[in-house]
Amino acid sequence: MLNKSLVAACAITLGTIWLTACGSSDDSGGASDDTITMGFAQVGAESGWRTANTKSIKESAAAESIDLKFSDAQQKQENQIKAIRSYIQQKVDVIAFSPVVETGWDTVLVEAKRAKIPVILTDRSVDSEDDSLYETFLGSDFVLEGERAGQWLVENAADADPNGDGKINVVQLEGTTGAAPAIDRGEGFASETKADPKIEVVASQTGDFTRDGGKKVMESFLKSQKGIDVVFAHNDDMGLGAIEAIKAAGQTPGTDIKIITVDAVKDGMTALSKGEINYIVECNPLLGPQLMDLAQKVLAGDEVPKRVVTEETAFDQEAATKVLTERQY
Ligand code: GYE
Repeated sequence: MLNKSLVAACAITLGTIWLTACGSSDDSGGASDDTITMGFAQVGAESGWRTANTKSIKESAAAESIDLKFSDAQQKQENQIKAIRSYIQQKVDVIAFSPVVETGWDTVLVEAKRAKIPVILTDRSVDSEDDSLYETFLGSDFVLEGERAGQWLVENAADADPNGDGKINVVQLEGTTGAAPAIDRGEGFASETKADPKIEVVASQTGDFTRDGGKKVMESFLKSQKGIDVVFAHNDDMGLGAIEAIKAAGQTPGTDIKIITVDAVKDGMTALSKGEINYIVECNPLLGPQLMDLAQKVLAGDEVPKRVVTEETAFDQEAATKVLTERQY
């Protein structure tokens, strides 16, 4: 294990040779080698995006010879808090996590700060007044993602009204309640679509970012709502679940009901290429390399930006078909 303040001091005085020079005098109480130990508290395994994200983190840690302690919280905040506490006890060098919901983190983050263990937020952010509780936040701009989805609908609104009644009835499949991507994507979508009075979100409910959740909520919407024109699903998996429900109800997804999703994982892109989804806003799960780089910099005492935003795009059917074969995840 590396002692952060020792490393920082050594980095300043000895420049690039600090690792070998200072490694042997480590008195942090952990293993006396130069290996960085990272405790990572993952959200769960709820979606294709999450699977790709976990793989990226594990592979990048291995590539950088970072000793990764990994836990899966099964989408429960209390499990993530337990995992973080255990990483503090184990005196890891750095803690990284993707907070399942936005609020309720201050107590455990103060504990990490007192133990002088730096924390990096990845993928999702926390809603806290005190931004000294974490070093940096690496992830997407979820509001922008929601706006992109809304923009597409505004620009393609005529097409999105298959029953031609002049109204665009949208049902929304929300992500996990209280999660940053669910809140922000919903907000971004609403702010773009309010420009067009024909567009109305007639029902909105959480499907917890899972395929099964999306399917069940869509089944109930199809029973309770007349004339659904559009589904906006906060991720591909819920959109894929909605496709199953729409087919089971005897309608054609992508034609009778337009579908907009977020993520652009392979299964989503395949459905888009087939015309069963109409538009996907990309959200990049391959955060591993940047996360390891940030962790190394933080531990070396280098300045890192407080916010690192991932670059993303969006796909229609033609664009999806072009990139499908080389899509990695
Ligand atoms: O969009 C969804 C996953 O936090 C960006 O979580 C992530 C979201 C992603 O379950 O598929």
